[in-house]
Amino acid sequence: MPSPSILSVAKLSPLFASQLDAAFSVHDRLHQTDPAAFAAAAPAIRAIAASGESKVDAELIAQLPKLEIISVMGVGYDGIDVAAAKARGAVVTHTPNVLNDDVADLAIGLMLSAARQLPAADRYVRAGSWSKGPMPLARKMSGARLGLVGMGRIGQAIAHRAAAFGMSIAYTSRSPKAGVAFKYFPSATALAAESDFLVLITPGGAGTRKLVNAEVLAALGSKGILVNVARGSVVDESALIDALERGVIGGAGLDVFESEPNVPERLRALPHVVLAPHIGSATSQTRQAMADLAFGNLQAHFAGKPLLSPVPECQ
Ligand code: 8YV
Repeated sequence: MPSPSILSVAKLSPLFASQLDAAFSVHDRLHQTDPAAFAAAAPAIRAIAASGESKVDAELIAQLPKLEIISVMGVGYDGIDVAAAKARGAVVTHTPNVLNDDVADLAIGLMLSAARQLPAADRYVRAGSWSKGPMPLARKMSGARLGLVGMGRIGQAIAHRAAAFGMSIAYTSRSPKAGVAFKYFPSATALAAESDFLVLITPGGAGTRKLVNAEVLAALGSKGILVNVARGSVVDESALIDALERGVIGGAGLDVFESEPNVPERLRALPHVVLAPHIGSATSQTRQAMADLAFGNLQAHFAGKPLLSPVPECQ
């Protein structure tokens, strides 16, 4: 039997791509590079392989009459039109849980980096400024108030770590989470008003677009620190830049941006902002586990076995 045809819609991690190449006939981003060849190949394509940032819209799905499965190597799948996939009879899978530790670790790292100004401290020493005097005082993280926007698996992993820093923890989400004892706030603004650190770890997509706007930032206040390890779309980026420039908030630690990999010059110019290039899950251990799970879902599907991790809408 010929190996199933699949379309990869992004430059995939080599850890995932190498497994795909060995098992499938892979058309790597053919829809972008060669539309005529894609039109010829499309009727036979049975699967899509994607990353967490990939866009798979209804228009692409409509061109794939034999599509059965979209496997996302990432927990976030806000770029996938799940309704259109389901309407076509295709399932969508993702890679939850295996990246919880890494994303939570990075959230804590960005909180500490922004509060204690670690990148600035590093620059200070390298520039030889230490001999001229000490750095300005930073702010303490231990014992401060943490507000989490989102209390899913990763939110809970961040809370667990923050508890070890003696932080008081509260959260907001669409509704209070069963089994979660932390204080619940019905809105991001109400939560921000009671937080020193506001950490975003909620899914992207239409439901959370620009959830963190000028009003939320004003509520966080001039000593508050915003950390985003969710999606750039959750924040109104121009309102954030404005708030940072005018001192409406105290600082930020950002791993995600509105239009990656483009980070606005005004944001890059701000010394009290810590920036990272979307590295929440970027360790070799975790990326291997994600690749194995994303590949395992495709293998299970084509072997007629139960999927390992379908998205909630496909369970
Ligand atoms: C990765 C992510 O950047 O899991 C997600 O939703 O955003 C990240 O882990 C990426 O999807 C890896 O392929």
